Amino acid sequence: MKVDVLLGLQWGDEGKGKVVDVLTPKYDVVARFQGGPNAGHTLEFEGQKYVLRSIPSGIFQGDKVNIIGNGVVLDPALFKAEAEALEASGHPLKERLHISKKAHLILPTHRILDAAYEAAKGDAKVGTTGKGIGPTYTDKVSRNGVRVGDILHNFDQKYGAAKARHEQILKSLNYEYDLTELEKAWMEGIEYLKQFHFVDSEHEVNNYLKDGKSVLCEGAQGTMLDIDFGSYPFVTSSNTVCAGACTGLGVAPNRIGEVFGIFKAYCTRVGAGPFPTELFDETGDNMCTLGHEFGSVTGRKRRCGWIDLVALKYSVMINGVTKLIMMKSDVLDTFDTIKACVAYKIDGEEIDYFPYDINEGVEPVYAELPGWKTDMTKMQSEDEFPEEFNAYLTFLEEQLGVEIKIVSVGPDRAQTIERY
Ligand code: 2SA
Ligand code: MG
Repeated sequence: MKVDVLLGLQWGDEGKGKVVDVLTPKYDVVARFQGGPNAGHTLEFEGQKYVLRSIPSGIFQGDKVNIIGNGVVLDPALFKAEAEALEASGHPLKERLHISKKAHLILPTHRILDAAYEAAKGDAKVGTTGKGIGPTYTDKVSRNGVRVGDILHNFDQKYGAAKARHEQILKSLNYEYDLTELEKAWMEGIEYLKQFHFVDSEHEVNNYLKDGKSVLCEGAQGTMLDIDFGSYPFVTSSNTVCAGACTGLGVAPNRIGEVFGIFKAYCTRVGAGPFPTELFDETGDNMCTLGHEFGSVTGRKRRCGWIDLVALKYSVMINGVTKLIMMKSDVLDTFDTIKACVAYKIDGEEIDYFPYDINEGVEPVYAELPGWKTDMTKMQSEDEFPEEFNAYLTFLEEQLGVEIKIVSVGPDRAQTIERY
């Protein structure tokens, strides 16, 4: 068996949570491979709305096994809050959620360091989610991290050493902070975490594959936020691309099966950094209002703009996308025309590939297509799609070289249409 990977192709918030939830019935196991509580995966069904941060979206489906892989960074305090809320809403998870011993812990001081580093950057700040993601991955790479498996061995000493090191850095930055409340909640989180199965997830995942079980790997954030290939330095600190599933779960590259690439019919970004197709006009405001474009973790207003096919083509290439999934089509239902960026103009020269730097002077070149001006939210099959919408799909498929297999026409699980 092979694993299938589902990931975002833009700057995050493409609607991965909804798609995983729709696809999970076909899988035995759902696994997260990177990121942490900076993610906010929103799912809506039966009139209820849930936001998942660290827990895989497969948790809502019967008896699936859900795995938090070694590539994930976990904050015990936020995890406890998330897990308790899920249990209270009638979704028991203690037996169904397995956590890699190799996943790194986000310490309270990591969160403070995140804020301190951002403050020190002034105008150049990244606009992080403030969850301590960057400092935690920094400690992982510099071999100073504390892992979930450490909770069971010599934990106090390891935690104390890391905390002391962080406090020294904070002192050197002259950053004032109060750790008391954060640390108290965090320690309660550590105790809570002990009730869960700590596993060697690389063995577990590979054993599932050997036994013929199907595994879906759920990405967080998006390709343009990847630490290597995203719009550096305005990125997150993990590999959000398909290769991240290999390192974040211990899956060999030749074990990757389908790669589902998710994108919105338009484009959004939250936090700072370049966004060539960003709109500052009424059209952008309409996208934001109609698409309810506010960060699900921080509540921040998301920046909105037209779809960027230069960036999307790059994402398709880096991830080896085999199937495309288009989300939030309904948000454009009332638009007269739809634009799609097909090239960048930089210093008067037109290019159609994603360049080294998009931080300055990128002017989008647009193709224009007629809008479909039809309410698509109640549609049940592709036979009902308006002609103009089909033309948009065909245009995107030609540009991207991959078929669009699923189209979402609304937030609910039921508003999802498969194409054949
Ligand atoms: P971080 O916190 O170090 O990962 O931030 C670095 C950059 O990555 C961006 N980032 C995100 N962008 C979109 N969605 C994300 N998740 C939440 C959501 C965000 C929220 O689902 O809405 O609620 O604001 C996410 N996580 C990280 C971040 O904006 C920085 O640009
Ligand atoms: Mg999100």
